[in-house]
Amino acid sequence: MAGMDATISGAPVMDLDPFSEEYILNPYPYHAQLRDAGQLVFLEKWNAYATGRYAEVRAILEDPATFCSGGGVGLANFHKEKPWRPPSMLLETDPPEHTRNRAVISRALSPAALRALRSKFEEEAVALVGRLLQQDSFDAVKDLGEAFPLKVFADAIGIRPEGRQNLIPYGDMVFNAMGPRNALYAKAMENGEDVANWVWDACQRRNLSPDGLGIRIFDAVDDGILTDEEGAKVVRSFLSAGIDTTANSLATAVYCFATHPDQWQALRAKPDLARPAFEELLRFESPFQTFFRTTTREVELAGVTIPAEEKIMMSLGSANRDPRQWSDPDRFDITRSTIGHVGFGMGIHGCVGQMIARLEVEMILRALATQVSSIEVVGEPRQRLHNTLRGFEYLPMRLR
Ligand code: OVM
Repeated sequence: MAGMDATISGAPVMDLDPFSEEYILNPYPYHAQLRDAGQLVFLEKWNAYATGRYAEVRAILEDPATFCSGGGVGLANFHKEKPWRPPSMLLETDPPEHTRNRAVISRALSPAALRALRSKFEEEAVALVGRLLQQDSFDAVKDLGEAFPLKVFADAIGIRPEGRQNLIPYGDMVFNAMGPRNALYAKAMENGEDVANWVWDACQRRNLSPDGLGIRIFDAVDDGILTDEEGAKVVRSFLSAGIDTTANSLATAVYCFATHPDQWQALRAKPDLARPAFEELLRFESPFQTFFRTTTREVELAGVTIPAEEKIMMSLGSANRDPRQWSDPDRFDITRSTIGHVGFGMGIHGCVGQMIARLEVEMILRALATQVSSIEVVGEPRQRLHNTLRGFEYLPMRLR
């Protein structure tokens, strides 16, 4: 590793590239290098600090005043570079704006609103698994991972059916844009303008169904808390964060059960493990791999003095397998305690939709556990090459 003995303000300098093809395809040995090099390192190629250690990831997530989100949560520093789209009112803001907007979206996602979704999600999950059982084989990415949230999540928000397919390339844009302006970014942005225009239109009050969660955001507009445009932008957060993440989780879930038959048998024997199984999946194959923050001031972290306006990458995927935190971290075990995993982030920006994500994945895992005896991979899967999300591009499977 060239330059490992050099340091930048006390941090070891690494030539590791978290956005290279080799790293993306199999990040785990690189995570170990990242963690073992130190609590905090400097990535020479991207001019950014990075940590793959659980304790430091937590420390950063829990100090949003020092490690802010308003500078963007990808590699780009919004204080210096123009963001690719108007920034998110949740993901890419800091208190007090963030606090106000988060309260608006939390209100829409009340426990009562979520309870109302349960039977619908269950019905759709049972029906979808029933259909997949009829097929000789299917693509778990398109036919399960994407199909389920495109139906139940988009219905729950109140998005019109025509054109929903746009939400898939939109997710690809949003999450690839958190990496560098590389070939993956360019490819994701190919039809970017049409896709982003469709999404923006779908977020407008007039296009939201009167009984969905999306329209509830406009209650805050009626109360004078948000403008119409801000209301649409908060709805845009649902559509940015809520599809691609869950889609990758679902495909990865069936893959992990197909390749860990003992865990599959444990789930079949006890379908109530569906919920804890999802937490373990988030820990073991974190769909959301990396997040950045921007320093608001000079700060000392892990003995390193970081100047203001520096980007720091947190590898959530690595923190979730840090042996300093987890015993036997590379083992997929749906009965372990996963308390404290950072697959949904942590702190004031912790995933606001996590209860919906849990409901979606729980219902699919329950439907599988009760209707299916065997899950097999029946061809060569293709992994997804992506700057931020971990998952598959193609995953041929068969259920029996
Ligand atoms: C948003 C947004 C986009 C992507 C991810 C996310 C994980 C939020 O637009 O607010 O949270």
